[in-house]
Amino acid sequence: MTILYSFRRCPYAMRARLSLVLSNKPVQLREIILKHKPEAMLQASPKGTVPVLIEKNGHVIDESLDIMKWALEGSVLLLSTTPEMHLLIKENDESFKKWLDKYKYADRYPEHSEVYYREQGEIFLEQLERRLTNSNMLFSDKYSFADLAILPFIRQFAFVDIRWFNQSRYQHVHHWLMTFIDSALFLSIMQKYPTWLESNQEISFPNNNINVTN
Ligand SMILES: N[C@@H](CCC(=O)N[C@@H](CS)C(=O)NCC(=O)O)C(=O)O
Repeated sequence: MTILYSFRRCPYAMRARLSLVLSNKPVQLREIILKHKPEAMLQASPKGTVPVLIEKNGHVIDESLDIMKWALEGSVLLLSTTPEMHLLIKENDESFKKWLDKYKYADRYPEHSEVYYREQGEIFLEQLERRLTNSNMLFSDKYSFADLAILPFIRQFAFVDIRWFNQSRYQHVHHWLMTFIDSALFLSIMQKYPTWLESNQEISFPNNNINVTN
């Protein structure tokens, strides 16, 4: 059985789980704690980040976007991915994520204020807002590979100060995020699982009791 090392609140692991649910590819989910990474995971992927997927044949995939591609292989969602989507995801992963971390942990980066870090992140939000003025999702009215890859990070950004976000001028981003958070798809990836303790307790994911329509 394919194994997925995951951490519930990690946005990279979330995008991997989203694509696994949509492709309905079953894996054994191993929920970890970042401070105590299992030896078996580190042996498979010494860089020590989640998500990590290990195929039945032992092949290891330890980059979230590669796990998405693996899960969605052959699907319309992957086939309709464009270079523009990849550029937007790259901006999310490289530039926006950096500001998100500083905004979230502003006390650890005292050289600037929390508001300063938020404003740097807003440059990306503005770009998304412009896109979402034209369509319900980033590239059309349906979820694209880019929506799935980016939404978990916008969720983190929003919840640093949800009161600010709720009254911010990014109303289309707000609606896009809230629709996602309220969806069965999101619910299905945010179930709580006990930590995997290198015992033989195995958890199947996705949990088919939840009906995902999108
Ligand atoms: N480029 C990696 C990044 C994954 C990543 O940084 N995950 C974080 C958790 S959200 C992590 O595992 N950090 C290691 C740690 O905190 O020890 C990917 O896309 O999979």
